[in-house]
Amino acid sequence: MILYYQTHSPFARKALVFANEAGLAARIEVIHHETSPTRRNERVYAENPLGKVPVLLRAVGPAIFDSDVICAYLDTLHDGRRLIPESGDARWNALVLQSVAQGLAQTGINLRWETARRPEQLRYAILRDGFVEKIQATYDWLETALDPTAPLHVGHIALATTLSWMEFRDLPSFRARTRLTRWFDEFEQRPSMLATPLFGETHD
Ligand SMILES: N[C@@H](CCC(=O)N[C@@H](CS)C(=O)NCC(=O)O)C(=O)O
Repeated sequence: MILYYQTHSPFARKALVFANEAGLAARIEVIHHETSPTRRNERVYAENPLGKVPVLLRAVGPAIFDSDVICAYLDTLHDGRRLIPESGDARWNALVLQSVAQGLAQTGINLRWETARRPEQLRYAILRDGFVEKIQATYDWLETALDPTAPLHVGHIALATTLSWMEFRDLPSFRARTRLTRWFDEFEQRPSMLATPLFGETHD
């Protein structure tokens, strides 16, 4: 399989950390692609009409995207414990956490448009403040809602890769939340995280 990846994307890293945790990384060739809504990447568009990474190319069958779907697909390819629990509260807790982590990363991207990516005269301070509020509210929610004792699941992977990216991009810090911080610092030491460092700049 080939993974269209980006070394500074929280979503792409989530898919690759998942592959590592599922024992599938050796079956995946990782190819870096730069993407931005202001710069068309033809090879990515050829596979994903949204022009975004990650995208997983299989030997047979259409490409799979986005990161949620790639993780769900990868979870069908290994014989270990499912990283997306199949039923009950365990399933819904994992999927809600994944969804919150996805939303947090997307809000971080939105905030970067209003603070760094958009030309200065086009930035909108009220929108910037609204995104910061969402990020802080999400950190507060995570501080109480995250269950650090649950067996590893896709929500943890999505959250750790998002928080790591928030720090990498100097976005508002979560570190005042002590439970969340303790959990994250421990998670960051996992081999799957150490094998997938973030680096590189966005090209708009
Ligand atoms: N929901 C998607 C989000 C993917 C995404 O936003 N990827 C960014 C890189 S971090 C991208 O390729 N952006 C290019 C664009 O928005 O045109 C997922 O989880 O895979």
